[in-house]
Amino acid sequence: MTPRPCISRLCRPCRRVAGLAGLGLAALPVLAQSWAQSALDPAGPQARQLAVLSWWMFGIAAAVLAGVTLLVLWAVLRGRRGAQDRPLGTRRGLWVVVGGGVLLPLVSAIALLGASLAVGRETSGPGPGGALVVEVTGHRWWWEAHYLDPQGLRVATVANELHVPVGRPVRVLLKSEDVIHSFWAPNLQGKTDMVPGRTNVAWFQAEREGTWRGQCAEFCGLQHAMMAFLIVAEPPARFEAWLQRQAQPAAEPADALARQGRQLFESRACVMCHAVRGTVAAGQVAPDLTHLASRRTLAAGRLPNNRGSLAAWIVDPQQVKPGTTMPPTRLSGDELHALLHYLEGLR
Ligand code: HEC
Ligand SMILES: [Cu+2]
Repeated sequence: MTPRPCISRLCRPCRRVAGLAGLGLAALPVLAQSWAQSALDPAGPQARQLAVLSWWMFGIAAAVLAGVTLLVLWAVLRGRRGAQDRPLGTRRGLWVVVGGGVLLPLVSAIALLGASLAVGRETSGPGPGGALVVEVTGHRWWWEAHYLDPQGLRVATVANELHVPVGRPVRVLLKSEDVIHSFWAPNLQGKTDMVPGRTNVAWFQAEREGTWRGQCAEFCGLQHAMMAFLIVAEPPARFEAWLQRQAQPAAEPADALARQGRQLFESRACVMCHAVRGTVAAGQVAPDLTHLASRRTLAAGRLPNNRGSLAAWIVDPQQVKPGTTMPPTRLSGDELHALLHYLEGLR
């Protein structure tokens, strides 16, 4: 009996693999759509160039993989049929080795390298003039940001949430207070390292309204994965209003409970680390809390900003972000209530 043509033997696993690969490929465009943190859903010119480059790399790599797989299959089938090998010493054999082994990889590698360098050149650097300038400093494990005016003076200090006007380039001056971090908002830009002792410059531009998540992209210790930030792109008028409000000192407590909360805040260790502009709190080593209630998240994206998370954070930050420098605070129920009420008023 002649052996069964091996195609049918290969087929079942082949079909499975093909099925899985097909599913994966079909899922890609779905996954790429409107992710809050995805290099596949670009919202700015640089991210778009990076995405196009990645798709090209993916396409070429996929074509090479498919080509090699087909050739291997072909060789296997042919070998099983007992076909004669073409000895490598022939001219054709030489072409296979030189062309497939040297020329083709070299040409494609050089082309991809060239494309990468070109995209890298265009997407990095200080960017065009007229940019909004923001100084961003990485801390373990949160982000401090100062908005600068055209003279380079700080007009507003915020933490973990950058607002930017749609359609205007934003230049970020990236620094670090401790170890190396990396500023990465994949929908808008590639990664740029934040190195202690120097200032790296990058720029990005949001083409449409939206809220995107960024993430530290350089391992910086225990809570590295919990070091996120938001970029909120809004129409210029709304952005200006936001910036003006962030530049203001904190609102005066609105009622007796809030006043009691502020007193508590000012009498505890909080003021050693945190600043609330307009109060005695002038600490510089922790997030500025002047407009805490205007932020969407707490502790660098770790928690949504609501009363429950705020309470959990203040009572025992080590539970939420083990290793953070913020100590737990002992408070009675009434004290916590007043403190929360005060902090919630910091709009
Ligand atoms: C020893 C310094 C220190 C003290 C004291 C301290 N904190 Fe903090 N706090 C931090 C640091 C550092 C962070 C940032 C943690 C992170 O996100 O990893 C932080 C974060 C916060 C946040 C979240 C801010 C944001 O924008 O996400 C709040 C709210 C907060 N602290 C409130 C308080 C209150 C209230 C007290 C006093 C009861 C206090 N802290 C005492 C260091 C301190
Ligand atoms: Cu990190």
